[in-house]
Amino acid sequence: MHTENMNMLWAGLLIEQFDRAGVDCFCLSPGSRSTPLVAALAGRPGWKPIVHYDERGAAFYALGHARATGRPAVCVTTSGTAAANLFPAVMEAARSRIPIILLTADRPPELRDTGANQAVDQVNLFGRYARWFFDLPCPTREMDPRAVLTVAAQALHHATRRPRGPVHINCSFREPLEPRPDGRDVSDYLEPVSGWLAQSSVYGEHVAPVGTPDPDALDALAASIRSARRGLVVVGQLADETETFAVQALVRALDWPALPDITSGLRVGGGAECLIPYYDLLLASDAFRLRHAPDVILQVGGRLTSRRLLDYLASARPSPYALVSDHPDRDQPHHRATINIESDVAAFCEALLPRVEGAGNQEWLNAWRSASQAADRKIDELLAGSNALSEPAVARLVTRWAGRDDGLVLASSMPVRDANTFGDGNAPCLRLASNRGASGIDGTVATAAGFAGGLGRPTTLLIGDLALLHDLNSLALARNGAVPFVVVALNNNGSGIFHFLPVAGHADLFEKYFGAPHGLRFKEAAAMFGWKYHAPADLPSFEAAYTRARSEPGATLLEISTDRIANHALHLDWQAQVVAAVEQHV
Ligand SMILES: Cc1ncc(C[n+]2csc(CCOP(=O)(O)OP(=O)(O)O)c2C)c(N)n1
Ligand SMILES: [Mg+2]
Repeated sequence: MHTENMNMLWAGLLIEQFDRAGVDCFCLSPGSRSTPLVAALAGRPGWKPIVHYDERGAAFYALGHARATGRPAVCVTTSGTAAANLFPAVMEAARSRIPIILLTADRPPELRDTGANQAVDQVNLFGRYARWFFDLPCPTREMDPRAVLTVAAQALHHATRRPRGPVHINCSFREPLEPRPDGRDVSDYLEPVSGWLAQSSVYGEHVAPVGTPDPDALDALAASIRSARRGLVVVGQLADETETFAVQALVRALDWPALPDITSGLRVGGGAECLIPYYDLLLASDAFRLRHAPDVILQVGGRLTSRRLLDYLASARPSPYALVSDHPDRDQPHHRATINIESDVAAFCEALLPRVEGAGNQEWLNAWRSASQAADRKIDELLAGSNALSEPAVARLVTRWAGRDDGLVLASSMPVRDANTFGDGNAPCLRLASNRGASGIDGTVATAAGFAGGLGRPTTLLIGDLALLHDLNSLALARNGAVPFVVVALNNNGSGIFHFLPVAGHADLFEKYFGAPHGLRFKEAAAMFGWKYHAPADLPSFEAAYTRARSEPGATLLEISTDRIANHALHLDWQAQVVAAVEQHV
């Protein structure tokens, strides 16, 4: 424990509580007001805090780490705009329900609202995006040290109880900020926490309730499921492997067609016969959609990536449409769920499983499965026809070539959609992540670096050129990771996704304001940040470069050039060919 002065002592109390709770990721950005927190962290033997000069990237790193481990990660900033730079990651953490703890340093009250340097209003800075906020006063002997410890315990509790999310402690400090001894004895002050100091447990730990489902709702749902003829499971974003395995066991027992979102962990390498990886393409067929209307829908987990799936769910008339999630919020823009069941997702699956085993209808399942297999074969046939690098081909092959249990982070825009549509359902099981809470294109490299750090496994990031430009300085964050880190950058010189929107038909507006070409290449950026770099020109050289990069320590940037207009045309062509193949099975 630091005891040089009260600032150091309080900073030490907070950090010690987080350490005892198992927090092992601390991200810091340089600044003066946060000196006590930084000094308290830096002095701990064996710790390697992440230091990054951009608070936005530091917060996304924390988010990625927490996403991979399920444990909260802590981010420390100085005062002023530094704190505001955490906001995008806070939004994503709130929407994706990821536990992160933000410690922002602040001026003492006498310097707030006075025009003092680097002083802004940081109270409740993140509004309702923070699960909990606390304005910690300047360290003082007047306040019991146990109160400081319970602030940390509360922060941990609010970040990790369902729904998980970001919490914010605003920490005011008066000078001196550095660890200069003030010569005062602290033994009296610390006496109330002497018992805690002698142990290693969190003081004032909170135990969250176990989120089991309501038994009556479960029985009613089980009865509907058993009498369904055309039941469908939809699996949205799942928080961790425990949830993924629990959902996998449930869908196996149910034997209903299950449509897994790419962020569920079941879309690629899901390993259950009833999983339908290519539902997004099946639903592109009018004939398929019309003939495959479900009578009961069970949806578990968070948001869905596929617009076509959302439209299909919105046009269905099932009874019931049950939505299961571990939070009380609405996660259904179509307002179609007839019952929302709040429960821990794994606990729900375990409780429902024995009540519904064998409820499947083989004919209905086979119709989905054979259509999905036809789509799979057709995509492979399209791939085999050419050595050219296309965006769908790269998305499919990266899921196939990444090793078992590797990390794969999918940037917003086309990468996450292409992986959802074309990703190889039979590929090895991967740890997938995508910032789909708020779907920003910001902080993606930092998120992937944090994800790799938390996972401790080789990690690939599939990302578009604008998202990469947006977070370019995070190449500095990712260069020193302990595991191979590969960025596959699809450079189509602008926003490929907007070619799929009606605005693409407005030639006067489109290219300048939506396509937004920049003419930039990433070779020099890779060199500046000390990354290995290759620009493969065809599929065989991409495979060779990717396989090497994935097995070598260090960071590699693979830049793939594509053309936005050709990419749009290729999507339409592949979709039409897959739909034709699927319709032979309808
Ligand atoms: C921070 C932020 N700004 C703007 C957007 C809107 N937006 C969504 S996709 C996109 C284009 C992304 O381009 P790129 O990363 O190159 O991917 P591509 O569309 O080419 O696949 C933009 C600007 C966003 N989602 N997030
Ligand atoms: Mg692009």
